[in-house]
Amino acid sequence: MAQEGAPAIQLIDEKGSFHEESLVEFCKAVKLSECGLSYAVVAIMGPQSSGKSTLLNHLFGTKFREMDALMGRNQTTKGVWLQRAEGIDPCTLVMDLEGTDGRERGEDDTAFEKQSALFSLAVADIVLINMWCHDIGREQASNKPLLKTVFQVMMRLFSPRKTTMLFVIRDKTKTPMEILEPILRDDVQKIWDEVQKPGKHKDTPLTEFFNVEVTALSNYEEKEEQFNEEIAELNQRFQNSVAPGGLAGDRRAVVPGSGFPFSAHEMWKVIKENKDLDLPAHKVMVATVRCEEIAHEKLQSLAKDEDWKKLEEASREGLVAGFGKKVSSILDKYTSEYDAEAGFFDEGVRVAKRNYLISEALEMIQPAYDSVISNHRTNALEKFKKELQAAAESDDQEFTSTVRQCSEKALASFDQACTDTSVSQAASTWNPSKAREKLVRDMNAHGQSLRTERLQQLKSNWQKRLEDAVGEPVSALLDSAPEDAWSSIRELVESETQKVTKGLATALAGFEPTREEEHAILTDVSKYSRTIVQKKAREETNQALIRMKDRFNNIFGHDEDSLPRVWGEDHDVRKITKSARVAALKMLGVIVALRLNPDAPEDNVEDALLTLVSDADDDGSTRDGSTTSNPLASSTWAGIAPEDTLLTPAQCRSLWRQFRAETEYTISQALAAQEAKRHGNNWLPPPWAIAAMLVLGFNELMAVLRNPIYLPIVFVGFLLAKAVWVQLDLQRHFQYGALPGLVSISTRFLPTVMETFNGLVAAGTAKPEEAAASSNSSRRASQAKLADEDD
Ligand SMILES: Nc1nc2c(ncn2[C@@H]2O[C@H](COP(=O)(O)OP(=O)(O)O)[C@@H](O)[C@H]2O)c(=O)[nH]1
Ligand SMILES: [Mg+2]
Repeated sequence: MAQEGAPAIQLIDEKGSFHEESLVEFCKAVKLSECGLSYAVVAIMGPQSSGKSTLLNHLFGTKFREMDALMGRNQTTKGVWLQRAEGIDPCTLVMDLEGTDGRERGEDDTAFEKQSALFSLAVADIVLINMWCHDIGREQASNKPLLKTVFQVMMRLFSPRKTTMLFVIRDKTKTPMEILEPILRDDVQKIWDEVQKPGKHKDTPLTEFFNVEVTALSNYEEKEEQFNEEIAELNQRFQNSVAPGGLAGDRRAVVPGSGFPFSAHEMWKVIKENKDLDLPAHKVMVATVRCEEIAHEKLQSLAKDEDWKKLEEASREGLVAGFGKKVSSILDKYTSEYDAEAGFFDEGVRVAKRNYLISEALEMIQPAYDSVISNHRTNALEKFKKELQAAAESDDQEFTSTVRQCSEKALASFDQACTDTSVSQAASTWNPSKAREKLVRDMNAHGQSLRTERLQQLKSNWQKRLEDAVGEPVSALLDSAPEDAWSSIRELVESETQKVTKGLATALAGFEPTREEEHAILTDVSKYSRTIVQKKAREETNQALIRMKDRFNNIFGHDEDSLPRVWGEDHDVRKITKSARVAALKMLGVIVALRLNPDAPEDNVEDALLTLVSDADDDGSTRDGSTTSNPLASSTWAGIAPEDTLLTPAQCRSLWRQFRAETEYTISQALAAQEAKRHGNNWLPPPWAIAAMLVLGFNELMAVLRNPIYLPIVFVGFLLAKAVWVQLDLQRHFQYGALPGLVSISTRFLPTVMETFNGLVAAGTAKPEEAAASSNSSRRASQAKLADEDD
């Protein structure tokens, strides 16, 4: 129904200014933008004071100013006025124009009249031509110049709009319409024919440009009742005027309601600049501007959209499930709003601006999309790392294939996430391939570094095994240093290395190494055996001096049966010393260098070292490389590579000096013991002294022997002395010479005598068996005591 509160506005004032703001307000008030194409514009032209405003007000319920009948025929409506028709559906806008032959403006103002005529033709779907009935068929009719103007300006619109020209004949006479109408149409046709037309429209018929309709009204002032009836009838023709078959059913180049204010203003501008009005171009221009405006409005709404804001925030923070679908539906919401609002504009423009809207919106959304994809990529990488860690921890056997499986799984889940994130509107432009490539690169790098780490670990594990298998036996061999120590070491090393490399080669299979890689690792591990042997040998050489002394003492201090040697007169200390030294040097010879190469020629280290012994024999001291032929004078060993050398000849010489100095005491001790032994055996006086004693003491001896009392006393004294002798074991005490023997005996003499007497007393009082037992036990006790003293 009719819209209240939309009063008439002045669209163009008498100075030719267009009031766009008023128009925008007006359009808002009548909700024109909601009408789309479903609205009509009606304009009226005709001579000044021909009752135009009166007609519009009666026909459409508008309130345009009318001339007061009492004030005379003066110009009332200045410029162009606009109001909405009451009670007409669809929305119909009515334009009241200043008269085209107004007396006030005079002849000079034709320009404004022409301009306003052109404007109403460009804008209106229906143009009412108000004319007096008596003007029909008249050569000097007042509407003739008007029609001429209309037809002339029409040509400037470039293309026909099929405007409906409704002739309203005022103050109709009794002459019936059937007679008047053909005359009028004939007049119109004549004017059309007379109008100068541009080349392309030379033969274009009037009907191409206009629908001509005719109606007649009675005199309003005289036959008001009749007038009103006719008006009511006419009003009906304006209902549904834009529907097919309606008054303006075949109009063309309609601008959608939302573009009307802009379009009207632009038209007026072009008309005022006196340019020709290219309607199709104008339509495209209006569509472009309006569609762009709508697109921007939608973009602004999108930026403020709560759902989108939430989604954007979530995308920054992590993974967003269903991102693609959510974004798509938000986008859909705004594109369909756009579609609804821009639906009636030029299709080409509309589609282009729709694409613009989508591309701008996508540009706004892309950072969030990128962030989600990047989050998915990070997530996939983390998952890959975790799974690989877990899988590889439990099993190294299939390392490379595990890496492959884990990376395939991570990629599949990433791809799935990308599909989930994919926004259908951007399917052709956004693609996660860069992120995917980066993910693949990162996974490869991680897999590679883990593989290197694992391989290193595997290598060191097997090196440790090799060390466990080889280290101890090598140490033992170097410790005992037999003649064939090195050949045994070589054999051991070779067999263990073989075992280890074989095992390692099997373990390596899971890593799918290249031929070169496998070779390098196996070579490294087999080379490691040398490091182990070198380490062990180094340990030995570090204590070479101790080892030499041990070896020396072992041989020097023990006899052939490995029993501790008791130095006797018949021991050749010099010879034993030499052989002990030779043994020590031979031992040294074993540890001075690594001899792991089975193909290396026999070296002369031992011979060179043994020269030290013979040198020492010659003059009791080493000659520190005084002769050039001395093999120990060199800084290297002949036949041994520098890297195999553990002790240089010079170091050996210095060791030898130290060794000799430190074993000196042991040898001198042995010599001293031997000397003491020699003296110990000569404790009886020499035979000549015994002979002299027998000769000189013969008398005394005989006197004693002959005396019957002395003899038993001497006998008992002898027995006692013998017992004490046995108890004391004098021979042992005098083993190290007379003086130490005497000192030793002096402390034991008295207790021994006492013990002997006690033994005798006990034997005398006990029974014969007990006596025998006690004598045995006392012997055992004394033996134990001796053993104690021995220690
Ligand atoms: N003869 C005649 N006069 C009319 C008619 N309608 C209005 N008038 C008078 O014409 C004069 C001008 O009316 P107006 O509507 O202001 O004319 P406009 O200048 O064309 O808008 C007024 O005095 C009206 O009373 C009509 O149907 N016949
Ligand atoms: Mg008027």
